[in-house]
Amino acid sequence: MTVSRRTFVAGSVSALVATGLTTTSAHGSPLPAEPAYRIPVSPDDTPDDLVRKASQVRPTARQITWQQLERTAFLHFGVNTFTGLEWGTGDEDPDVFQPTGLDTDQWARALRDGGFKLAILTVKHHDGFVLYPSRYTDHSVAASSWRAGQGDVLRSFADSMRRYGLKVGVYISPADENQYLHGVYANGSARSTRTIPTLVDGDDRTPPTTYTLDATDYGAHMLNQIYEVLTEYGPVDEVWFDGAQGHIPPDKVESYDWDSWYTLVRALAPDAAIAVTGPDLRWVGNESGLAREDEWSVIPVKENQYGRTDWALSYDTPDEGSRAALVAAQPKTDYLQWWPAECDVSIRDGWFYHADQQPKSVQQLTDIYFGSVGRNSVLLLNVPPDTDGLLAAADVTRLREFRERIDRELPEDLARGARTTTSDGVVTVDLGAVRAVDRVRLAEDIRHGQQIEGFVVEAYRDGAWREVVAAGTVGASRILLLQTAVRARRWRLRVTAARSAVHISAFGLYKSQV
Ligand code: FUL
Repeated sequence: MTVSRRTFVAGSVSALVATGLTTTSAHGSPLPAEPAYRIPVSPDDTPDDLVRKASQVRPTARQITWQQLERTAFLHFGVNTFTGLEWGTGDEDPDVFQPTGLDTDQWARALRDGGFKLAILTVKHHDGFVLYPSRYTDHSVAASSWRAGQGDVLRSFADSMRRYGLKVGVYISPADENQYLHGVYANGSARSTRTIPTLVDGDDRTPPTTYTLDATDYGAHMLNQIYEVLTEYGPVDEVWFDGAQGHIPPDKVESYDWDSWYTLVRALAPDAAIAVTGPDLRWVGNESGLAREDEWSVIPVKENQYGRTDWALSYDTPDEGSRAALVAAQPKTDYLQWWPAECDVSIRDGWFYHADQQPKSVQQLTDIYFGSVGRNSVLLLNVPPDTDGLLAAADVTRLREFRERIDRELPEDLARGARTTTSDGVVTVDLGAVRAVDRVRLAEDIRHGQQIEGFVVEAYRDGAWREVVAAGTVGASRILLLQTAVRARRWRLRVTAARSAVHISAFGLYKSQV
């Protein structure tokens, strides 16, 4: 089918509007809300009200852009790379950081050749060591003898990614062991009004705008680092705030200033999606890179701790968004929100490089691709640079093999340019000749929300429409693998349950070449 999944061509999409599927409109009551990114839930809402509200939830432009990336990468790199730890202590000698062969162009080439569109660098992990020369900490590249203290991994990374056409993301760990040791992190300080950036002795910056934000001592430290990262390194498209607390004692839990951090990110990087302790995208709930078979992007959420978006159900519940889930979550739900899933996983066992670990096989990575991109999610694959500051040769090869495999899994769309007809809830494609098909790729135009709750793909064979595969949700991307190829000329997608009018933007048919 010719509808472009990536460009969401309005004319093509409108031709495929399938109406008449609004299963909750029987009462004739008006929709309780206008379309919005988040819609408040009331304790008085009936189950039908909840479904009507869910049908009105829409992604922001920022979320749509992020969803289209499909393959994104993580680069975990820092003092842990050299100490062999996964979580550092904050009192590492900065001089252990010696990536003598650092070549971020090599990172960018490998990721581009792997089909990745954005890469996120651990600018600061839980040890607090930062990969650029910050004014606000001594635990940084500037305190290492590497490049005589003049090195700046963030600069090099950002320049290389852009040179090779990848977008730039930054991981800035809220947990910070080094600031704990300095009495700043988890010191229990009160929130007070801070001016960001907070100029330091000898500071030659003349900020065009300063920001007045409420924060604890540590919250202000984070704000100043966020300001540095988002004003000195060019456009940033994803800001990743991890949920981990680090090694601090349980009674020292830091109450993060999420509202102020989000305000500053929005002001300085309006296009950046804030993940995963953030309003724009959520952690899928595991570190295996696998989404639920039926993954919803419309999620019941509650707001806590200074504006933090949180799950009304739990982060790893098997069902985050069905009708039953909306009802079960209602007592704890503040809003129904567009909060799509991001699937993070490492190519090796650890997040940081360890010489004794090996990259996952092409088959494992392929399963992860179908389990994430194929299930209405974005893949975030970690590829950790080694102690030379390079991606390991085995990983570079594996990334290329992975891309080639996906290209062979989903070669040319046989339905591209085929005659397509649409009527209520049914899209029919005539391939013009009998073709073998073993991969089906579907997408809803998510500008109209996520509506499909059930569908069946059928092929016309031996004089009748026969079921090939049936499943639940679609969302931005659903890929179905057929155990054996099915041969037919005419194919159709029949939506069997939906929350509101459905807009199909892709109905692709493929024969894998693997
Ligand atoms: C976790 C962290 O604790 C890990 O070190 C890693 O950064 C992973 C992506 O998120 O919460």
